[in-house]
Amino acid sequence: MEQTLVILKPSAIDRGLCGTIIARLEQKGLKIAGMKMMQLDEPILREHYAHLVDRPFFPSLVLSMSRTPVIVMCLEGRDAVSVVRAMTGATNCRQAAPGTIRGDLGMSGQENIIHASDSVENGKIEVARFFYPNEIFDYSTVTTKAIYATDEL
Ligand code: IDP
Ligand code: MG
Repeated sequence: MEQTLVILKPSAIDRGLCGTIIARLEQKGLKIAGMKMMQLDEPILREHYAHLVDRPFFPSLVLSMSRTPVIVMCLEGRDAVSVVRAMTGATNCRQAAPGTIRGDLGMSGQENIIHASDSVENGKIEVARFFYPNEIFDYSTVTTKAIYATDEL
């Protein structure tokens, strides 16, 4: 099944929102294939946010993303990348639709609570960036048959 990378950013850690966010993702029916806490530093952030390194806010983004440890998650499910992206909402929390994680839980463009992979290809690259292969678990849950129809598995 498709996998996507989620980061619970320092804004989520600082504000004690991790449990709330993980509960929403679990309740949706996404399976946690990997999860750990880690401290991000500038080298990994330059790689992860390579598309933003030349933007004026990049130094502030690095400080923001390394202010506390983060929780990284590999979530698995049918169309997991687009499903989690939709749950995440627009980049700026003030413009994110109500019902999305950013729309419900934040007020900032930068301090926007959560990262989610934006394409299937980037999902694979990002899971490999943050997890060693033996940190991703292949298991099935008893609820799988209630979450999906047979032809969706
Ligand atoms: P995304 O997280 O919705 O995919 P990206 O454009 O990939 O958005 O930007 C990565 C992160 O960089 C954002 O989540 C946000 O924290 C930060 N960011 C993006 N644009 C701005 C900006 O204009 N000012 C400050 N921070 C920004
Ligand atoms: Mg992005």
